[in-house]
Amino acid sequence: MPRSDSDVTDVVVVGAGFTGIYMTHKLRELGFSVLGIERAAGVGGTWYWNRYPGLRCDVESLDYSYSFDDDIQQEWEWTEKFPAQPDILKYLEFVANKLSVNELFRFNTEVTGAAWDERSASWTIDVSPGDSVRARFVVWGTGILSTPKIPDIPGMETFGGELLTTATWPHSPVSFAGKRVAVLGTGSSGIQVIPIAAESAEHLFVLQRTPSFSLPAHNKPLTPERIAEVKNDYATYRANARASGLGCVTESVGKSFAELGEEQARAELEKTYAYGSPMRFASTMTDIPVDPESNRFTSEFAKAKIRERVGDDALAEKLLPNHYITTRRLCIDTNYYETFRRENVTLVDLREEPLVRLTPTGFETSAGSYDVDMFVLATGFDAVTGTLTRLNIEGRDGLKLADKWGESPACYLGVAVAGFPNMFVATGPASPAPLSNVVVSIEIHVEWIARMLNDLREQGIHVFEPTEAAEQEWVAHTNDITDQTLMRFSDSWYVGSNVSGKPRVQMVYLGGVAPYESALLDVADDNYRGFTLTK
Ligand code: NA7
Repeated sequence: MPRSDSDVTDVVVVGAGFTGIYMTHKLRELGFSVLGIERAAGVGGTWYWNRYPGLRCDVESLDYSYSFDDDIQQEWEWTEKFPAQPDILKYLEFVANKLSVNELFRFNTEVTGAAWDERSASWTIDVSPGDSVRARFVVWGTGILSTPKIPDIPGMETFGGELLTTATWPHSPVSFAGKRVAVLGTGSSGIQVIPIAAESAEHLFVLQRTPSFSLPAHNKPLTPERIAEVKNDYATYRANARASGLGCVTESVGKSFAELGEEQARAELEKTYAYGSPMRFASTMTDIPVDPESNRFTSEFAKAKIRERVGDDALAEKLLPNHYITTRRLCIDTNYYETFRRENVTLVDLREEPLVRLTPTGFETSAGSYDVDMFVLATGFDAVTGTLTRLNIEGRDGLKLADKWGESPACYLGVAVAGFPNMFVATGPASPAPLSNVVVSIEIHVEWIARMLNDLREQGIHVFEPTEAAEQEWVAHTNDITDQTLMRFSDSWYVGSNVSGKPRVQMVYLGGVAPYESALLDVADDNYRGFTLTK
């Protein structure tokens, strides 16, 4: 790719999370000029913004980390089975320093839009305040959970107490001590912050509309023996993860419910439940995500555990989910259900008494009003597409990404979009990222994108773009897989149904991480089948 204009960077990478750190490093290694742009003051992405107390990843530390550099994985020491947010952020800062990628980034710089210019075959990327940069290629590494969903609750602006959002938690310490606190939302974020808030709040109101399934995390310190066991042959450990369906080794017995029979199935569920890992539990039997009977048996098992943990049948009934397990996020927690045994905790079931408004002193439901000092929104994200559809991204012939994805979030292979040349969306819609160990999905994307850019450079290709036909075929393939699973009944951020007005479309490729990588590699080996390549 000869550079016709010294102001044009080869590749702009947006975002300094797991994707951006590795992507900028990899492209620099390959000799591309790279500019990273990040709205935060430092690296971290999702783990920079989400800092509420109790936040932990639901993938184990030894898995939730980069595999591409043996020095990094040997040098870094995880301390707990599941990593807490401060540790993940420190890890990403460590990696960024080690690879010297900070110097490639402009921090505190927000991308507001990007426009494709056909004549110069380049992107103009608008950044605040009032500046722009040009690049031949753009990689969006903006993540899947980066735009919080803030519900439009009447009276929110009149609330006189502290109004906080888990996804943009203040950097200064927040105290719940002696306060009357409300938490709205009982997905992963709510389930993690609720037990912590309950410990010191004078009173905690948990505002639940849809219960989740949650399992005890059984978090614990990592022993030196366990760390050594993995580090002694990290390469094999990583290879097995990459060859798996979820990007994680789950040690499943690999049998269906029918093959195991009820007694054995229960015994296997007891084992994975005792281990404490959503991926292992969901993989106890091969057909939990697809077979209603297997799923119902697993759901009933999980519900019985919830009843035991709550210790009050009437209260437990309200906390029991009513969906096929794994079709919404299967959460893990520390003391979530036990928290409802506390005197200072009240469950407000919004299905019985809908939330009406916030008031200057608290909130009001159809049943009455409640005074609180603090109201916490744990209301989730406009996931996968929400960050990019909020930007003014204009592709070929003035096509806006917001308009295209406003109808349906089509994306070829989960990484490229017809009508948007020379643009990659890492962890885009129809990739396995949301239901995998996302670091593995990210590594697959980064390495594939880097390979493609390198291959195109060698062939003297200046412009690539997926065809509509290839994109539609991938979408149809993704939907076909979904139709074979219980995920077709999902009502969650996986299918966009948590955001009003968003198209209800499967945004996760459910065929598994390893088959997905094979599909990507096949396309590359076939000289980027499904892409139009222009010299
Ligand atoms: P989630 O899983 O989308 O959960 C959001 C929660 O907030 C969920 O319980 C929602 O109930 C609730 N919510 C959202 N809007 C409202 C309104 N307007 N009224 C009442 N309740 C509401 O987001 P999380 O941040 O917890 O987790 C996201 C991912 O992060 C998670 O899946 C992991 O991958 C990590 P609803 O379902 O809408 O009835």
